[in-house]
Amino acid sequence: MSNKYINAYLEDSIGIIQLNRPDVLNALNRQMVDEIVEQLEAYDRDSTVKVILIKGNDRAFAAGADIEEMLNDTPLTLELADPFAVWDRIQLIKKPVMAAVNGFALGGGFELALHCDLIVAGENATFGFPEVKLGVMPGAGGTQLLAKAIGQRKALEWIWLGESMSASEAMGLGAINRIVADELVEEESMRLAKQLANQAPISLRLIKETVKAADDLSLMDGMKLERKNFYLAFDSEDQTEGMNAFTEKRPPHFKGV
Ligand code: CO8
Repeated sequence: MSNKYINAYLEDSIGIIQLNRPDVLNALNRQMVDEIVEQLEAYDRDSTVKVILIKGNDRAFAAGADIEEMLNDTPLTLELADPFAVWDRIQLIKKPVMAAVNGFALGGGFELALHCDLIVAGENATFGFPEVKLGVMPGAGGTQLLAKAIGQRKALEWIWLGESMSASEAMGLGAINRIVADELVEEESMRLAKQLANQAPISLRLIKETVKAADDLSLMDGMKLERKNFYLAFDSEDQTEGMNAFTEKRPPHFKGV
């Protein structure tokens, strides 16, 4: 599939997805979401890609789902189109996925950022779920992902009021990872992505699986999974390399096997 609404390119070992519908503040129509998810999966399969970064442009990460596209939807058109099934596939991506957010991250745009593992934002970025003002509600995981990120009480307040929050408010609630000056978002995101890209890829992958499982598993089951994944890491050449490098007092060279 050739991409109409995103640009995808590699920079070193970082797989970049740039949302590219600037005329409508990167409003996410269904084809665009398909393109994003197919590109995420392609990067996840590509052994030269270590980390994935989703970004928008200066004005917007994404200002939500495409409202024009939803205007005439009915419960039945939605049931048949099943527009959220594709979003579920984002949760299956095994490599680190980062969001670099400048400008608006609203509705589905905020949901896309929340589906990412790490969020770096510009100081003037705004986050919010305005769906309540359209007579609907978040549908691409926003109620669940935000509640898990910041707790139900603050999530309810935020989603009920439909108000936008500044990057510093979002940071204070633990909804995002870092804030930098707007013009440094790209640089800081790439710096963080490259830092991750230098870590042992199998460790990153096992850590992601295990930390994400904390949402669904009991403490004991989560710790059992952690233990199994800890053992699994000992089957990698990178474990031997990492520990040898430590004893030989040199930096490790990880290969991802
Ligand atoms: N959908 C479609 N078009 C949009 C959207 C959108 N979400 N957001 C902005 N646009 C368009 C505007 O219509 C406008 O187009 P045009 O130039 O042709 O009139 C252009 O982008 C620029 O927007 P504005 O002129 O409005 O720019 P402002 O700087 O004045 O305002 C805002 C920026 C505040 C972001 C404003 O555009 C706005 O409120 N946008 C809508 C935000 C919103 O309600 N988002 C939630 C949408 S519902 C949703 O996301 C549900 C999620 C469900 C799952 C997702 C499945 C894909």
